[in-house]
Amino acid sequence: MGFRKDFLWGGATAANQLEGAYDVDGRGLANVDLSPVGEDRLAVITGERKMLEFDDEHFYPAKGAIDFYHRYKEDIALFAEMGFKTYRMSIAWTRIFPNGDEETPNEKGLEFYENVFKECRKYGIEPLVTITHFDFPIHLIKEYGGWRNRKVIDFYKRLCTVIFTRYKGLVKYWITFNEINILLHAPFMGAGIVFEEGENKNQVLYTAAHNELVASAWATKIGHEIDPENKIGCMLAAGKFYPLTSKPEDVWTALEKDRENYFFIDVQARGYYPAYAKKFFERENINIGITDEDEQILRENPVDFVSFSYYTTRCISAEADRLGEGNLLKTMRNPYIEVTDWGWGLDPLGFRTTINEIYDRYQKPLFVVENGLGAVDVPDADGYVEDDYRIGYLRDHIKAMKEAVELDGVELLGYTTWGPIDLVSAGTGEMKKRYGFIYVDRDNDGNGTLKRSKKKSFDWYKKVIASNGEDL
Ligand code: BGP
Repeated sequence: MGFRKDFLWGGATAANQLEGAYDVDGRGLANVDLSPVGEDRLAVITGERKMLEFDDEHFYPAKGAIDFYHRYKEDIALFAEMGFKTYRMSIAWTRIFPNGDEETPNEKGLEFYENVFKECRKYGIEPLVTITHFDFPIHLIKEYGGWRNRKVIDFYKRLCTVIFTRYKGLVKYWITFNEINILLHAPFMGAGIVFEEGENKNQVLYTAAHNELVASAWATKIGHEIDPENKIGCMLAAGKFYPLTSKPEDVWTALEKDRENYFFIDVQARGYYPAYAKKFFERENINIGITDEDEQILRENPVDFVSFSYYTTRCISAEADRLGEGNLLKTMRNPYIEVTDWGWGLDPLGFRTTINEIYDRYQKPLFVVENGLGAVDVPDADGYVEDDYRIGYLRDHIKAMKEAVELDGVELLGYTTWGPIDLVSAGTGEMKKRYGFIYVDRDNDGNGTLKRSKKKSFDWYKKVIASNGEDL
Protein backbone atom coordinates (compact mmCIF):
# COMPACT_ATOMS: atom_id res chain seq x y z
CA MET A 1 0.00 0.00 0.00
CA GLY A 2 0.99 3.65 0.05
CA PHE A 3 2.65 5.42 -2.86
CA ARG A 4 4.03 3.42 -5.75
CA LYS A 5 7.69 2.46 -5.50
CA ASP A 6 8.71 4.73 -8.36
CA PHE A 7 6.65 7.68 -7.08
CA LEU A 8 8.23 10.89 -8.34
CA TRP A 9 8.85 13.18 -5.35
CA GLY A 10 10.36 16.57 -6.02
CA GLY A 11 9.86 20.29 -6.45
CA ALA A 12 8.67 22.65 -9.18
CA THR A 13 9.92 25.97 -10.51
CA ALA A 14 9.46 28.20 -13.56
CA ALA A 15 12.25 29.74 -15.64
CA ASN A 16 11.26 33.37 -15.26
CA GLN A 17 10.72 33.08 -11.51
CA LEU A 18 14.22 31.87 -10.68
CA GLU A 19 16.74 32.12 -13.53
CA GLY A 20 17.49 35.84 -13.67
CA ALA A 21 20.13 36.61 -16.34
CA TYR A 22 17.36 38.06 -18.48
CA ASP A 23 19.79 39.62 -20.96
CA VAL A 24 22.49 36.97 -20.96
CA ASP A 25 23.60 34.72 -23.85
CA GLY A 26 21.17 36.13 -26.36
CA ARG A 27 17.93 35.74 -24.39
CA GLY A 28 15.11 37.89 -25.77
CA LEU A 29 12.57 39.81 -23.73
CA ALA A 30 9.36 38.16 -22.59
CA ASN A 31 5.99 39.26 -21.18
CA VAL A 32 7.15 38.24 -17.71
CA ASP A 33 10.03 40.71 -17.90
CA LEU A 34 7.52 43.49 -18.36
CA SER A 35 5.23 42.61 -15.48
CA PRO A 36 6.17 45.05 -12.74
CA VAL A 37 5.67 44.81 -9.00
CA GLY A 38 3.15 47.04 -7.31
CA GLU A 39 -0.02 48.77 -8.33
CA ASP A 40 0.36 48.34 -12.07
CA ARG A 41 0.91 44.61 -11.90
CA LEU A 42 -2.66 43.37 -11.96
CA ALA A 43 -3.62 45.67 -14.81
CA VAL A 44 -0.61 44.48 -16.79
CA ILE A 45 -0.93 40.73 -16.26
CA THR A 46 -4.64 40.84 -17.03
CA GLY A 47 -3.97 42.65 -20.32
CA GLU A 48 -6.11 45.63 -19.30
CA ARG A 49 -3.26 48.09 -19.43
CA LYS A 50 -1.04 48.82 -22.39
CA MET A 51 2.27 47.11 -22.11
CA LEU A 52 5.03 49.00 -20.34
CA GLU A 53 8.31 49.69 -22.05
CA PHE A 54 11.26 47.91 -20.55
CA ASP A 55 13.21 50.43 -18.52
CA ASP A 56 15.27 50.79 -15.40
CA GLU A 57 12.67 52.93 -13.72
CA HIS A 58 10.42 50.01 -12.88
CA PHE A 59 11.71 47.30 -10.66
CA TYR A 60 11.12 43.79 -11.86
CA PRO A 61 12.47 41.10 -9.50
CA ALA A 62 12.33 38.61 -12.36
CA LYS A 63 15.18 40.55 -13.97
CA GLY A 64 17.59 39.05 -11.45
CA ALA A 65 15.37 36.52 -9.68
CA ILE A 66 17.59 34.17 -7.65
CA ASP A 67 20.20 33.81 -10.39
CA PHE A 68 19.64 30.10 -10.93
CA TYR A 69 21.17 30.66 -14.35
CA HIS A 70 24.60 30.88 -12.74
CA ARG A 71 23.94 28.80 -9.62
CA TYR A 72 22.01 25.80 -10.92
CA LYS A 73 24.70 23.35 -9.88
CA GLU A 74 24.56 24.41 -6.26
CA ASP A 75 20.75 24.39 -6.31
CA ILE A 76 20.39 20.99 -7.95
CA ALA A 77 22.92 19.57 -5.48
CA LEU A 78 20.62 20.75 -2.67
CA PHE A 79 17.60 19.16 -4.38
CA ALA A 80 19.59 15.95 -4.67
CA GLU A 81 20.47 16.14 -0.99
CA MET A 82 16.75 16.17 -0.20
CA GLY A 83 16.46 13.04 -2.33
CA PHE A 84 14.45 14.50 -5.22
CA LYS A 85 13.40 11.91 -7.76
CA THR A 86 12.18 14.59 -10.15
CA TYR A 87 12.65 18.29 -10.73
CA ARG A 88 9.93 20.20 -12.54
CA MET A 89 11.25 23.26 -14.35
CA SER A 90 10.43 25.25 -17.45
CA ILE A 91 12.20 26.39 -20.55
CA ALA A 92 12.27 30.12 -21.31
CA TRP A 93 11.08 30.35 -24.90
CA THR A 94 13.18 33.49 -25.40
CA ARG A 95 16.41 31.66 -24.58
CA ILE A 96 15.75 29.26 -27.46
CA PHE A 97 14.07 31.69 -29.86
CA PRO A 98 14.74 35.24 -28.60
CA ASN A 99 12.07 36.73 -30.85
CA GLY A 100 9.93 33.64 -31.17
CA ASP A 101 9.69 33.62 -34.95
CA GLU A 102 13.28 32.89 -36.04
CA GLU A 103 14.15 29.90 -38.22
CA THR A 104 17.22 28.93 -36.22
CA PRO A 105 17.43 28.47 -32.46
CA ASN A 106 19.92 30.14 -30.17
CA GLU A 107 22.61 27.58 -29.39
CA LYS A 108 23.56 29.21 -26.08
CA GLY A 109 20.03 28.79 -24.77
CA LEU A 110 19.87 25.17 -25.87
CA GLU A 111 23.19 24.50 -24.17
CA PHE A 112 22.06 25.98 -20.90
CA TYR A 113 19.11 23.61 -20.53
CA GLU A 114 21.14 20.68 -21.74
CA ASN A 115 23.59 21.35 -18.91
CA VAL A 116 20.78 21.62 -16.40
CA PHE A 117 19.25 18.32 -17.51
CA LYS A 118 22.62 16.60 -17.40
CA GLU A 119 23.20 17.95 -13.93
CA CYS A 120 19.84 16.46 -12.84
CA ARG A 121 20.64 13.11 -14.44
CA LYS A 122 23.96 13.06 -12.60
CA TYR A 123 21.94 12.62 -9.41
CA GLY A 124 19.31 10.35 -10.93
CA ILE A 125 16.77 13.19 -10.96
CA GLU A 126 14.16 12.87 -13.72
CA PRO A 127 13.48 16.27 -15.31
CA LEU A 128 9.82 17.19 -15.77
CA VAL A 129 9.76 20.06 -18.23
CA THR A 130 7.08 22.68 -18.77
CA ILE A 131 7.41 23.98 -22.31
CA THR A 132 5.81 27.32 -21.50
CA HIS A 133 5.27 28.58 -18.00
CA PHE A 134 3.78 32.07 -18.27
CA ASP A 135 6.46 33.25 -20.63
CA PHE A 136 6.06 34.48 -24.14
CA PRO A 137 8.37 36.51 -26.42
CA ILE A 138 7.61 40.23 -26.48
CA HIS A 139 8.27 40.29 -30.21
CA LEU A 140 5.35 37.89 -30.77
CA ILE A 141 3.12 40.19 -28.76
CA LYS A 142 4.12 43.30 -30.68
CA GLU A 143 4.10 41.73 -34.14
CA TYR A 144 1.37 39.12 -33.86
CA GLY A 145 -0.84 40.08 -30.91
CA GLY A 146 0.04 37.04 -28.80
CA TRP A 147 -1.82 33.74 -28.82
CA ARG A 148 -4.88 35.31 -30.43
CA ASN A 149 -2.96 34.83 -33.68
CA ARG A 150 -2.94 31.33 -35.22
CA LYS A 151 0.54 31.88 -36.65
CA VAL A 152 1.89 31.47 -33.14
CA ILE A 153 0.92 27.78 -33.30
CA ASP A 154 3.64 27.28 -35.92
CA PHE A 155 6.27 29.05 -33.83
CA TYR A 156 5.35 26.88 -30.86
CA LYS A 157 5.55 23.75 -33.00
CA ARG A 158 9.02 24.78 -34.08
CA LEU A 159 10.05 25.30 -30.47
CA CYS A 160 8.71 21.84 -29.59
CA THR A 161 10.46 20.15 -32.50
CA VAL A 162 13.76 21.74 -31.54
CA ILE A 163 13.61 20.86 -27.85
CA PHE A 164 12.17 17.35 -28.28
CA THR A 165 14.96 16.58 -30.74
CA ARG A 166 17.76 18.12 -28.76
CA TYR A 167 16.75 16.69 -25.37
CA LYS A 168 15.78 13.22 -26.58
CA GLY A 169 17.05 10.73 -24.01
CA LEU A 170 17.52 13.46 -21.40
CA VAL A 171 13.88 14.41 -20.85
CA LYS A 172 10.86 12.14 -20.96
CA TYR A 173 8.13 14.00 -19.07
CA TRP A 174 6.74 17.17 -20.64
CA ILE A 175 3.93 19.61 -19.84
CA THR A 176 2.68 21.71 -22.74
CA PHE A 177 1.32 24.82 -20.95
CA ASN A 178 1.46 25.73 -17.29
CA GLU A 179 -1.98 26.31 -15.73
CA ILE A 180 -3.59 26.73 -19.13
CA ASN A 181 -6.86 27.95 -17.60
CA ILE A 182 -5.14 30.97 -16.06
CA LEU A 183 -5.23 32.44 -19.56
CA LEU A 184 -8.82 33.50 -18.78
CA HIS A 185 -7.82 35.31 -15.61
CA ALA A 186 -4.41 36.73 -16.52
CA PRO A 187 -4.45 36.94 -20.33
CA PHE A 188 -1.16 38.83 -20.67
CA MET A 189 0.67 36.36 -18.47
CA GLY A 190 -1.03 33.29 -19.93
CA ALA A 191 -1.27 34.23 -23.60
CA GLY A 192 0.49 37.52 -24.33
CA ILE A 193 -2.85 39.28 -24.77
CA VAL A 194 -3.19 43.05 -24.51
CA PHE A 195 -6.80 44.07 -25.12
CA GLU A 196 -7.76 46.72 -27.63
CA GLU A 197 -10.44 49.08 -26.47
CA GLY A 198 -13.99 47.91 -27.04
CA GLU A 199 -13.16 44.44 -28.37
CA ASN A 200 -15.14 41.34 -27.48
CA LYS A 201 -12.91 39.92 -24.77
CA ASN A 202 -14.39 36.45 -24.80
CA GLN A 203 -13.81 36.23 -28.53
CA VAL A 204 -10.13 37.09 -28.00
CA LEU A 205 -9.71 34.84 -24.97
CA TYR A 206 -11.30 31.74 -26.44
CA THR A 207 -9.51 32.18 -29.75
CA ALA A 208 -6.22 32.33 -27.85
CA ALA A 209 -7.37 29.33 -25.81
CA HIS A 210 -8.17 27.41 -28.97
CA ASN A 211 -4.78 28.20 -30.46
CA GLU A 212 -3.04 26.99 -27.31
CA LEU A 213 -5.15 23.83 -27.25
CA VAL A 214 -4.31 23.04 -30.86
CA ALA A 215 -0.63 23.85 -30.23
CA SER A 216 -0.72 21.53 -27.23
CA ALA A 217 -2.15 18.67 -29.32
CA TRP A 218 0.57 19.26 -31.92
CA ALA A 219 3.16 19.09 -29.18
CA THR A 220 1.78 15.72 -28.11
CA LYS A 221 1.93 14.46 -31.69
CA ILE A 222 5.42 15.79 -32.41
CA GLY A 223 6.70 14.59 -29.03
CA HIS A 224 5.48 11.05 -29.62
CA GLU A 225 6.89 10.97 -33.14
CA ILE A 226 10.33 12.14 -32.08
CA ASP A 227 10.51 9.77 -29.14
CA PRO A 228 7.76 7.24 -28.38
CA GLU A 229 9.07 7.17 -24.81
CA ASN A 230 7.89 10.74 -24.26
CA LYS A 231 4.99 11.31 -21.88
CA ILE A 232 3.20 14.55 -22.58
CA GLY A 233 0.77 16.12 -20.14
CA CYS A 234 -1.57 19.06 -19.72
CA MET A 235 -1.67 21.24 -16.62
CA LEU A 236 -4.58 22.80 -14.77
CA ALA A 237 -4.75 25.36 -11.98
CA ALA A 238 -7.08 23.12 -10.00
CA GLY A 239 -9.09 23.65 -6.85
CA LYS A 240 -12.74 22.80 -6.66
CA PHE A 241 -15.43 25.44 -6.44
CA TYR A 242 -17.75 24.89 -3.48
CA PRO A 243 -21.20 26.45 -3.48
CA LEU A 244 -21.43 28.89 -0.57
CA THR A 245 -24.76 27.28 0.44
CA SER A 246 -26.84 24.27 -0.62
CA LYS A 247 -29.20 26.60 -2.47
CA PRO A 248 -29.63 25.04 -5.94
CA GLU A 249 -28.62 28.31 -7.62
CA ASP A 250 -25.34 28.33 -5.71
CA VAL A 251 -24.69 24.71 -6.62
CA TRP A 252 -25.32 25.48 -10.27
CA THR A 253 -23.00 28.49 -10.19
CA ALA A 254 -20.25 26.37 -8.66
CA LEU A 255 -20.68 23.78 -11.41
CA GLU A 256 -20.34 26.48 -14.05
CA LYS A 257 -17.22 27.88 -12.41
CA ASP A 258 -15.64 24.43 -12.30
CA ARG A 259 -16.44 23.95 -15.97
CA GLU A 260 -14.79 27.24 -16.87
CA ASN A 261 -11.53 25.60 -15.74
CA TYR A 262 -12.17 21.99 -16.77
CA PHE A 263 -13.04 23.23 -20.26
CA PHE A 264 -9.33 23.21 -21.19
CA ILE A 265 -8.59 19.76 -19.82
CA ASP A 266 -11.80 18.39 -21.31
CA VAL A 267 -10.33 19.22 -24.72
CA GLN A 268 -6.76 18.13 -23.97
CA ALA A 269 -7.66 14.86 -22.27
CA ARG A 270 -10.67 13.81 -24.36
CA GLY A 271 -9.72 15.31 -27.71
CA TYR A 272 -12.82 17.31 -28.53
CA TYR A 273 -14.82 20.34 -27.41
CA PRO A 274 -17.49 19.50 -24.86
CA ALA A 275 -21.11 20.24 -25.77
CA TYR A 276 -21.48 22.93 -23.09
CA ALA A 277 -18.57 24.87 -24.61
CA LYS A 278 -20.05 24.81 -28.12
CA LYS A 279 -23.34 26.13 -26.72
CA PHE A 280 -21.49 28.83 -24.83
CA PHE A 281 -19.69 29.94 -28.01
CA GLU A 282 -23.02 30.10 -29.86
CA ARG A 283 -24.66 32.18 -27.15
CA GLU A 284 -21.76 34.58 -26.90
CA ASN A 285 -21.18 34.91 -30.63
CA ILE A 286 -17.71 33.54 -30.33
CA ASN A 287 -16.02 32.15 -33.40
CA ILE A 288 -12.79 30.42 -32.48
CA GLY A 289 -11.93 29.59 -36.10
CA ILE A 290 -11.72 25.84 -35.66
CA THR A 291 -10.72 23.96 -38.83
CA ASP A 292 -11.16 20.31 -39.82
CA GLU A 293 -7.46 19.82 -39.37
CA ASP A 294 -7.67 21.28 -35.85
CA GLU A 295 -10.44 18.86 -34.98
CA GLN A 296 -8.42 15.95 -36.26
CA ILE A 297 -5.26 16.96 -34.43
CA LEU A 298 -7.17 17.39 -31.18
CA ARG A 299 -8.98 14.07 -31.58
CA GLU A 300 -5.87 12.06 -32.40
CA ASN A 301 -3.57 13.51 -29.77
CA PRO A 302 -4.99 13.55 -26.26
CA VAL A 303 -2.45 13.92 -23.45
CA ASP A 304 -0.78 10.99 -21.68
CA PHE A 305 -1.31 12.35 -18.18
CA VAL A 306 -3.13 15.16 -16.42
CA SER A 307 -1.10 17.36 -14.13
CA PHE A 308 -2.31 20.16 -11.92
CA SER A 309 -1.49 22.64 -9.20
CA TYR A 310 -3.47 22.68 -6.01
CA TYR A 311 -3.23 25.36 -3.35
CA THR A 312 -6.80 25.82 -2.23
CA THR A 313 -10.45 25.21 -2.95
CA ARG A 314 -12.69 28.11 -3.95
CA CYS A 315 -16.14 29.19 -2.93
CA ILE A 316 -18.87 30.90 -4.89
CA SER A 317 -22.52 31.96 -4.72
CA ALA A 318 -25.07 32.85 -7.38
CA GLU A 319 -25.46 36.42 -6.15
CA ALA A 320 -21.88 37.43 -5.86
CA ASP A 321 -19.56 35.54 -8.12
CA ARG A 322 -16.89 38.21 -8.18
CA LEU A 323 -16.50 39.01 -4.52
CA GLY A 324 -13.94 38.14 -1.92
CA GLU A 325 -10.33 37.29 -1.71
CA GLY A 326 -8.23 34.80 -3.59
CA ASN A 327 -6.08 36.78 -6.00
CA LEU A 328 -6.34 35.86 -9.68
CA LEU A 329 -9.32 33.58 -9.39
CA LYS A 330 -11.84 35.66 -7.49
CA THR A 331 -13.66 33.64 -4.88
CA MET A 332 -15.68 34.15 -1.73
CA ARG A 333 -14.49 33.49 1.78
CA ASN A 334 -15.43 29.98 2.86
CA PRO A 335 -16.62 30.29 6.47
CA TYR A 336 -15.40 26.77 7.31
CA ILE A 337 -11.73 27.13 6.49
CA GLU A 338 -8.81 29.28 7.60
CA VAL A 339 -6.87 31.36 5.10
CA THR A 340 -3.21 32.24 4.53
CA ASP A 341 -1.85 35.80 4.65
CA TRP A 342 -2.77 36.05 0.98
CA GLY A 343 -6.35 34.87 1.49
CA TRP A 344 -5.81 31.36 0.13
CA GLY A 345 -7.95 28.81 1.98
CA LEU A 346 -6.27 25.96 3.86
CA ASP A 347 -8.18 22.89 2.80
CA PRO A 348 -6.40 19.50 2.65
CA LEU A 349 -9.64 17.54 2.36
CA GLY A 350 -10.47 19.78 -0.59
CA PHE A 351 -7.24 18.46 -2.12
CA ARG A 352 -8.52 14.87 -1.84
CA THR A 353 -11.86 15.96 -3.29
CA THR A 354 -10.17 17.76 -6.18
CA ILE A 355 -7.85 14.83 -6.98
CA ASN A 356 -10.82 12.47 -7.02
CA GLU A 357 -12.92 14.74 -9.17
CA ILE A 358 -10.17 15.07 -11.78
CA TYR A 359 -9.56 11.32 -11.79
CA ASP A 360 -13.27 10.54 -12.11
CA ARG A 361 -13.53 12.96 -15.00
CA TYR A 362 -10.52 11.83 -17.08
CA GLN A 363 -9.41 8.37 -15.88
CA LYS A 364 -5.80 9.18 -16.80
CA PRO A 365 -2.68 9.05 -14.63
CA LEU A 366 -2.43 12.21 -12.55
CA PHE A 367 0.58 14.24 -11.45
CA VAL A 368 0.42 16.86 -8.71
CA VAL A 369 2.96 19.36 -9.97
CA GLU A 370 2.41 22.28 -7.57
CA ASN A 371 1.33 22.50 -3.95
CA GLY A 372 2.67 24.56 -1.10
CA LEU A 373 2.34 27.41 1.32
CA GLY A 374 3.36 30.96 0.45
CA ALA A 375 4.42 32.70 3.63
CA VAL A 376 6.63 35.45 5.00
CA ASP A 377 9.69 33.73 6.48
CA VAL A 378 11.86 35.31 9.13
CA PRO A 379 15.39 33.86 9.06
CA ASP A 380 17.85 33.97 11.95
CA ALA A 381 21.39 35.30 11.47
CA ASP A 382 22.45 32.08 9.70
CA GLY A 383 19.51 32.11 7.34
CA TYR A 384 17.71 29.33 9.23
CA VAL A 385 13.92 29.49 9.24
CA GLU A 386 11.76 27.57 11.68
CA ASP A 387 8.95 27.00 9.22
CA ASP A 388 6.66 24.64 11.11
CA TYR A 389 3.67 26.28 9.42
CA ARG A 390 5.00 25.08 6.05
CA ILE A 391 5.68 21.58 7.35
CA GLY A 392 2.14 21.50 8.77
CA TYR A 393 0.58 22.53 5.47
CA LEU A 394 2.55 20.00 3.44
CA ARG A 395 2.03 17.18 5.94
CA ASP A 396 -1.74 17.66 5.86
CA HIS A 397 -1.80 17.80 2.07
CA ILE A 398 0.43 14.77 1.59
CA LYS A 399 -1.84 12.83 3.98
CA ALA A 400 -4.88 13.82 1.93
CA MET A 401 -3.09 12.84 -1.28
CA LYS A 402 -2.18 9.50 0.27
CA GLU A 403 -5.82 8.85 1.07
CA ALA A 404 -6.72 9.57 -2.53
CA VAL A 405 -4.21 6.89 -3.56
CA GLU A 406 -4.74 4.31 -0.81
CA LEU A 407 -8.42 4.61 -0.11
CA ASP A 408 -9.79 5.89 -3.42
CA GLY A 409 -7.47 4.13 -5.87
CA VAL A 410 -6.32 7.16 -7.83
CA GLU A 411 -3.33 6.56 -10.12
CA LEU A 412 -0.77 9.16 -9.16
CA LEU A 413 2.65 9.47 -10.79
CA GLY A 414 4.25 11.98 -8.47
CA TYR A 415 4.21 15.13 -6.40
CA THR A 416 6.30 18.25 -6.76
CA THR A 417 5.96 21.06 -4.21
CA TRP A 418 5.95 24.58 -5.57
CA GLY A 419 9.16 26.57 -5.18
CA PRO A 420 11.45 24.16 -3.26
CA ILE A 421 13.88 27.05 -3.28
CA ASP A 422 12.54 30.58 -2.62
CA LEU A 423 11.74 32.39 -5.85
CA VAL A 424 9.76 35.28 -7.28
CA SER A 425 5.98 35.03 -6.86
CA ALA A 426 3.96 34.87 -10.07
CA GLY A 427 0.93 36.59 -8.60
CA THR A 428 2.65 39.50 -6.85
CA GLY A 429 6.08 39.60 -8.51
CA GLU A 430 7.59 39.76 -5.04
CA MET A 431 10.22 37.78 -3.15
CA LYS A 432 8.49 38.12 0.19
CA LYS A 433 5.94 35.38 -0.53
CA ARG A 434 8.13 32.32 -0.08
CA TYR A 435 7.53 28.61 -0.56
CA GLY A 436 10.99 27.09 -0.25
CA PHE A 437 12.76 24.44 1.80
CA ILE A 438 15.80 26.55 0.93
CA TYR A 439 15.96 30.18 1.94
CA VAL A 440 17.45 32.70 -0.50
CA ASP A 441 18.83 35.97 0.77
CA ARG A 442 17.16 38.43 -1.55
CA ASP A 443 14.46 40.98 -0.80
CA ASN A 444 11.71 42.70 -2.74
CA ASP A 445 14.03 45.48 -3.87
CA GLY A 446 16.65 43.15 -5.22
CA ASN A 447 19.04 43.47 -2.26
CA GLY A 448 20.77 40.50 -0.65
CA THR A 449 23.69 38.15 -1.09
CA LEU A 450 21.65 35.42 -2.83
CA LYS A 451 23.11 32.99 -0.31
CA ARG A 452 21.17 29.73 0.02
CA SER A 453 20.42 28.19 3.43
CA LYS A 454 18.32 25.28 4.65
CA LYS A 455 15.06 25.86 6.48
CA LYS A 456 13.67 23.42 9.03
CA SER A 457 11.41 21.97 6.32
CA PHE A 458 14.49 20.86 4.33
CA ASP A 459 15.24 17.91 6.60
CA TRP A 460 11.57 17.17 7.05
CA TYR A 461 10.97 16.81 3.28
CA LYS A 462 14.12 14.72 2.97
CA LYS A 463 12.65 12.30 5.51
CA VAL A 464 9.30 12.25 3.70
CA ILE A 465 10.98 11.29 0.44
CA ALA A 466 13.29 8.71 2.04
CA SER A 467 10.26 6.96 3.57
CA ASN A 468 8.19 7.28 0.37
CA GLY A 469 5.64 9.40 2.19
CA GLU A 470 5.26 7.11 5.24
CA ASP A 471 7.14 9.26 7.78
CA LEU A 472 5.28 12.56 7.83
C1 BGP B 1 0.90 29.06 -9.83
C2 BGP B 1 1.98 29.24 -10.83
C3 BGP B 1 3.33 29.38 -10.28
C4 BGP B 1 3.43 29.92 -8.89
C5 BGP B 1 2.31 29.52 -7.97
C6 BGP B 1 2.21 30.27 -6.67
O1 BGP B 1 -0.21 29.75 -10.26
O2 BGP B 1 2.01 28.20 -11.78
O3 BGP B 1 4.11 30.03 -11.25
O4 BGP B 1 4.01 31.11 -8.74
O5 BGP B 1 1.07 29.57 -8.58
O6 BGP B 1 1.62 31.51 -6.89
P1 BGP B 1 2.25 32.85 -6.34
O7 BGP B 1 3.62 32.90 -6.87
O8 BGP B 1 1.40 33.94 -6.85
O9 BGP B 1 2.20 32.70 -4.86
